[in-house]
Amino acid sequence: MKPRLLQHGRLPDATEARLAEHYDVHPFWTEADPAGFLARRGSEFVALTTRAALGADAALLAALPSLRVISSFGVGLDKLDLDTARRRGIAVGYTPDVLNDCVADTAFALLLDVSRKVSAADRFVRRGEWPKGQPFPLATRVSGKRLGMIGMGRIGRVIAHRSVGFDMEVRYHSRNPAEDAPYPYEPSLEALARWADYLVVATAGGPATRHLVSAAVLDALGPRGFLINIARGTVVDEAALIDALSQQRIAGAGLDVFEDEPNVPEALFGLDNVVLLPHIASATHETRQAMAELVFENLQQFFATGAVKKSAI
Ligand code: 8YV
Repeated sequence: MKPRLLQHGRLPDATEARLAEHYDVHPFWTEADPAGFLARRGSEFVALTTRAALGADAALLAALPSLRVISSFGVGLDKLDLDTARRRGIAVGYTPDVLNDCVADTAFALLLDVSRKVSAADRFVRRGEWPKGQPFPLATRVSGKRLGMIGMGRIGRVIAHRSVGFDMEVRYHSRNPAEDAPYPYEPSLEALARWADYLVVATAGGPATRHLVSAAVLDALGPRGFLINIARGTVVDEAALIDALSQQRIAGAGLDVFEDEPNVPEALFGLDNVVLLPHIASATHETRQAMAELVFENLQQFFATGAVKKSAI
């Protein structure tokens, strides 16, 4: 008998086909009354797949009393109730490492774009303004500048490494100094922001980092500093960021993530000093395929050995 699997959120087509070969899959998103469905059938499921953006909260886990394994598509754990999983002995697999390169590339894409005004210049050309004679405004040089990293985990390290090609100086802030990181540790986030030309958020989301980037941190970054966020929208006080951008108290921002996705505050739409992406840092064919592969392998390994390949707990 195939293990009964609840699929929370879509996965790439090839992965869904492969899962269906090995598991008795139920597509949760097709249920019009999810709570009613779980009340009737929740106890059937021993496995759950989910996505970082959806997670699995306390209510969902409580409705799945036979659950033995969760396999999540993504590296972020902020929407997964890990305490409950730990307490109930539920294995949790996720997809670290395989997305580091693409997320770091996106951080640099945003950094270069907002600094050199790439998207704004593209809009200028499309509006037909180039032939009108008014030159496009000068931008800000990237090479040789100071990169302040918030977080020096797997992704933060790859972003810092990318900066070598731009002759940048790197310092970082995190809760504790990271072992083996070859960059100076800055215990005060405000001091890091004062020092940095670019402040890049690459830390985990969740309550511990909520609004870490406050109005005070943005003011420390100052009118010549740029904020880049490829982590979680919750790490930044979004209202304070909108104020700082509209009043040009910081130079600009490049954002892949927001506090209430997919809703981006309309106040940002009219600003030329911000680049807005729809949470696509890991969204390449290659990386999404590697993530999907790991979602499948985590499950396969759990049912073969009792342990997932990449465990989040
Ligand atoms: C996910 C992400 O692909 O990995 C994460 O934590 O934020 C993205 O890479 C996306 O959120 C999937 O739901």
